[in-house]
Amino acid sequence: MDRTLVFLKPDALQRGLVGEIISRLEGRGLKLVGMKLMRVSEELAGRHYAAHAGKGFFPGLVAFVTSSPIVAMVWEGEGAVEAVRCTMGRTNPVEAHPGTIRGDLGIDVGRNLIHGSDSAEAA
Ligand code: D4T
Repeated sequence: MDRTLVFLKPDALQRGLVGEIISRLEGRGLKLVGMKLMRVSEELAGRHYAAHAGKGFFPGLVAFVTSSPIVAMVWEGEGAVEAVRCTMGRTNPVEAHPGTIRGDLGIDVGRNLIHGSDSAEAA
C-alpha cells in the first residue's frame, strides 16, 4: 500500500471544511492512518516550501500556512499520491475541475485548502 502526506491549510479550518474534505478522501476509498492538529513554524514552512523560495508568492504563502492551525494527515491506499492529487484538483482552484476539492470549494490560488505530496519521496 502507498502512503501520502496531506495537510488541510488554515482556510479549510477557518471555513469549517475539515469534515467535508476528509469525507471526500474517505469516499474515494483512501484510509486515514494518521492525523494531527498543529501549528506550522516559519522554519518548517520554509523547509516544506523550499522549492518556492525566492518566488513572489513565497512570503505570503509562509505567512498564510503559519497564520493558524493546520490538520496534518497520512492517507493510505493503492496509488495514494496520485489519488489524492486527482481528488484535490489543480493548484489554482479557478482551473480545477468541478468534482475536485479545489474545483468545488475554492476560487483563490493563495487559499487552496489542501496540500498533497506530489511524489512518494516528498511524502
Ligand atoms: P501545495 O504544495 O500547497 O499542495 O500546492 P501544489 O503542490 O498544488 O502547488 P505548488 O507546490 O505549485 O504551490 C504551493 C502553494 O503555493 C501557493 N501558490 C502557488 C500561490 O499562492 N501562488 C501561486 O502563483 C502558486 C503557483 C499555492 C500552493
